[in-house]
Amino acid sequence: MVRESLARYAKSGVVTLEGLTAHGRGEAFDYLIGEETMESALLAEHTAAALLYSAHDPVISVNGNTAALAAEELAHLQKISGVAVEVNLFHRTPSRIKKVTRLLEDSGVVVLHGKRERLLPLSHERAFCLRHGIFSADVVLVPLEDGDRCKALVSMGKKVIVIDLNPLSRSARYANLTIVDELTRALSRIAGFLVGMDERTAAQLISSMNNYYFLEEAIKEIARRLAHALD
Ligand code: PTJ
Repeated sequence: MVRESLARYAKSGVVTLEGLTAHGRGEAFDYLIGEETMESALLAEHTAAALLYSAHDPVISVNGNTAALAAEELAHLQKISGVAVEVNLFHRTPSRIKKVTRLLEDSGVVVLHGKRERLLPLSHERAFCLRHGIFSADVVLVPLEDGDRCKALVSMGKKVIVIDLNPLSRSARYANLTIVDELTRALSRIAGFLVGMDERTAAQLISSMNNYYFLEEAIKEIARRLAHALD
């Protein structure tokens, strides 16, 4: 069902053909982790909730795949946390920005509008963002991000949370916090953790945050599962 829905979104221009291949890669990694949230990812999701809770200006950067897969989960997370949502595309065209924005707004997401400027230290189209959105954010949640933009955001001093089923991707390695879990599961868990969050818990989670641990645990879990795949 998810695949068919993405294919429809590809035909309507919300998702790109590159987005379909990215989804296939995600499905393969999800298979390797047993299509369920790992213990270590659960801790990463709790820590992501802590970062969003403590942030002054948190922003979620949304691309075509994220909107197509998780518009409702984004609306729910925004309702709970008040986090701002900016549409930011790799394969950027004004028409796609409009389509992705409309899809999100139809699902109840409040989307930031305005003139995008070349504000990030990148040479390609991803340098564009909103001054009152990603540029001013202290915490940025970037699901399914490309490595260069993740690196650029970290270099600007932002705390960057990535959701990526591939623990070996460049984004996963550059981010301050990587959630190795499927997008819709991750967003729902973060929203759940935000409901019970308090300042003390948030401070504890943030002070013990270690991205190397999250990546190492995900790789170990995949290796463990492969070692027993034919048992
Ligand atoms: O809509 P646009 O133009 O902004 O383009 C978006 C894509 C996804 C095409 C673009 O950002 C891209 O090329 O991304 P990458 O570099 O392919 O990275 C996407 C990562 O997300 C890969 O490492 C996948 O394993 C992972 N991924 C794919 N689907 C999911 C996922 N991670 C979590 N949940 C998923 N459902």
